[in-house]
Amino acid sequence: PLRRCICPGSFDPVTNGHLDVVGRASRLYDLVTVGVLVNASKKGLFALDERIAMLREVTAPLGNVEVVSFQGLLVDFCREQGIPVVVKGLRAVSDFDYELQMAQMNHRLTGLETVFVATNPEYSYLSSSLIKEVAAYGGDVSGLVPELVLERLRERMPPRAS
Ligand code: COD
Repeated sequence: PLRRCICPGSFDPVTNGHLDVVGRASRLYDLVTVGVLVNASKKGLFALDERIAMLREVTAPLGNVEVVSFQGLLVDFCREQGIPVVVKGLRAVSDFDYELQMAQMNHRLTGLETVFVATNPEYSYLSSSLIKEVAAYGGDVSGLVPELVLERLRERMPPRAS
């Protein structure tokens, strides 16, 4: 049987930290589903379609990754899809408390398992929100997000006043 996992998140936008985790999951499992959360109450910088398009493009070279959106509970989506495992990256102890709570709740709800990978220290301080903040003020985020995302951010953000 196909061994499957899901990497869930908002991916607004995808960073090299996300890609590190998805890439490692793709080596551990036969098929990785990247699940982009549809969050009606949280308006992102990038529309859901754009986030998905960027993710598809940057994960295509891995060869065993599909990108889909989901809404509602992660456990319900995983049950529908027959996905037994969540793969998450742990960046620092600050991630641990909340990630542990979610992993325990998800396990309690449907038996969904969570596997944590220790993130690459090169990207451990990265988050989509920090990327957006730095880019919004004209800071250089090259090397921290895929080239495609860098271009999209540059289109969105005003050039730095000098
Ligand atoms: N390095 C490595 N991994 C990283 C990095 C990095 N620099 N940054 C992020 N990651 C990984 C982490 O594992 C993170 O969890 C994941 O990527 C996604 O990150 P984000 O920021 O895009 O996504 P979040 O934190 O907004 O995603 C939260 C979820 C969507 C996973 C969560 O809210 C969820 O499951 N929601 C569905 C509703 C639900 O089931 N709720 C009950 C939970 S018990």
